[in-house]
Amino acid sequence: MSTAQAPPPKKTNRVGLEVISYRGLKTTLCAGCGHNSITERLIECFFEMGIEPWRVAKFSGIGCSSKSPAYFLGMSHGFNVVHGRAPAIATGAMLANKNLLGIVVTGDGDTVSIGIGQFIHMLRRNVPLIYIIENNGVYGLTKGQFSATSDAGAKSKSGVVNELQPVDCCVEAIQIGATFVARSFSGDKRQLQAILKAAIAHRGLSVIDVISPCVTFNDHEGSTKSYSFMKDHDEPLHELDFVPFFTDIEVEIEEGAVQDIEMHDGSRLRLHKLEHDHDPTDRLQALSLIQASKEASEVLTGVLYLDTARENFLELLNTVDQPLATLDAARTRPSREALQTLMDELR
Ligand SMILES: Cc1ncc(C[n+]2csc(CCOP(=O)(O)OP(=O)(O)O)c2C)c(N)n1
Ligand code: SF4
Ligand SMILES: [Mg+2]
Repeated sequence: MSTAQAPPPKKTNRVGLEVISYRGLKTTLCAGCGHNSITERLIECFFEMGIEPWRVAKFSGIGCSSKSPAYFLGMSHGFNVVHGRAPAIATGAMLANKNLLGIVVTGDGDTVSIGIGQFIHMLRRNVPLIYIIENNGVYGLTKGQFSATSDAGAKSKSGVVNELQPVDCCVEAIQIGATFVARSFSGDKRQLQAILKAAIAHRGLSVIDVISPCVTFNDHEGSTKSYSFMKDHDEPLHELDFVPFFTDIEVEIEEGAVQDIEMHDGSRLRLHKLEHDHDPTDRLQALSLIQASKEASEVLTGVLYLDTARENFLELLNTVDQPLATLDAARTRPSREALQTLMDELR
């Protein structure tokens, strides 16, 4: 008689998929790169949220960070775009098919150096996308030049001091029109997971600036985007929990110390107050807290700003529910009479 035990059943999510369905190719990034940790969090979050991978469209530009979409959700759609141009392509894709769940994974160089014009127009439009900036303060792929998020006074590996002021991706996002704005650290697993899940549940533009150290070119003494700098200067705004709409676990909560924000799909983002008493629906307070933390050389992390009410770009334009590619000619081609009326108007 055989004594071999049957292997334990594989864990599946609410759509019946195993975590392997959410993985992609093996990473080719450096061991220890912060971007790899973000990839792991994305795999966990899409799996735990039970999102069907074929509903997801991934976009990126050029950079080590922009290579990351190859390493998760291998069964999703993907478009690796020219440097800094992912927002235009992602906007077009969402306009063509509002049933997609769009995610952009990009770098600080891709977003605010070469790509700042595209970034700003995406912000103005509140395009429903999860937009992750894997922020290491340098152009990792081209060997560590300062990017536009590099802090004034930060030192490069070769000892050069950056004298220019940085662009703060979260300040731009809050001021110009994103409706979910968060900052996190690739080394903070719990916080990043809650933020990513809330972004998946949000129906507008989520901008998530994740400090993601480049171990090869920007992890030395004098860098303000290194693991040790973040260990010493990370200032969490709150502790976060995310309760998805499909679980009904009721947790005992201490009154006054917790704020629950209901997301569009009925999920809840639970904020446990720490030292700061910040209401993320207060835009001005978010901006002033970011400014104050900067002056104190702290990196404020957590959900900085959230507006669940404002309509997104697709709602504003009242785009059709059906993907444009599947509309028949009768709905997409103007009639002979309509064309004739147009021609008459132009005479
Ligand atoms: C039009 C164009 N200009 C410049 C480059 C060179 N280039 C490739 S990646 C990159 C910067 C990448 O930096 P970032 O977006 O921060 O990504 P990281 O590698 O740091 O993750 C640059 C300047 C390019 N590929 N295309
Ligand atoms: S060079 Fe830097 S950003 Fe690129 S993979 Fe290596 S550690 Fe990551
Ligand atoms: Mg970079």
